[in-house]
Amino acid sequence: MLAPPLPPPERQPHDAEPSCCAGSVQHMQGGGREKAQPGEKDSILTFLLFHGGKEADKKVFVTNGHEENFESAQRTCKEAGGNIATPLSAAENIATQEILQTKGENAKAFLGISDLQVEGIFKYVGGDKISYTNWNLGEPNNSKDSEDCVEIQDNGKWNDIPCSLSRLVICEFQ
Ligand code: MFB
Ligand code: CA
Repeated sequence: MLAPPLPPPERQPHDAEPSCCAGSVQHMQGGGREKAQPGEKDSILTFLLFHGGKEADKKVFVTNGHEENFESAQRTCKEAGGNIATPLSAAENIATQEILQTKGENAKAFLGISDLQVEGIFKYVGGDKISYTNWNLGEPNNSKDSEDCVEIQDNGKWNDIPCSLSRLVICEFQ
């Protein structure tokens, strides 16, 4: 049984138009209640997998189909109750890659990793130094001294790129 409906969350003027599923996870989770009702998580998982989500470890990865810059992608994922995709294992990297592959050749997405704080030290958006990596050969190369964010390509490999570029938004939920 789902929680009673809540009023839609207020949107700031800079926010993108809501996509099909923005906010729906939070809504289904009861709009911020600590604990899911019995069976609630199962139905959310079924819903996300139906909409092209991919499971790995205890996460579900899903895209809204939009291309956004790094800051905007981070905000989009947070507003939906998740985080920007941050693969911590080969399994999670493959799940992210599989979503890219449904978007055609050459699709790329931002990961929740940057060296914005200290050049050359890549950290998760939460602040810890990265552990699992899957850099392409020769990356990260900080080309033109302007590449502080990380994209994953449809071959699963990572490349540092400017944070201002637009890339597919893939979020993770757990
Ligand atoms: C590019 C750079 C890109 C990759 C590629 C191999 O520069 O901008 O991020 O590192 O080289 C040509
Ligand atoms: Ca690069």
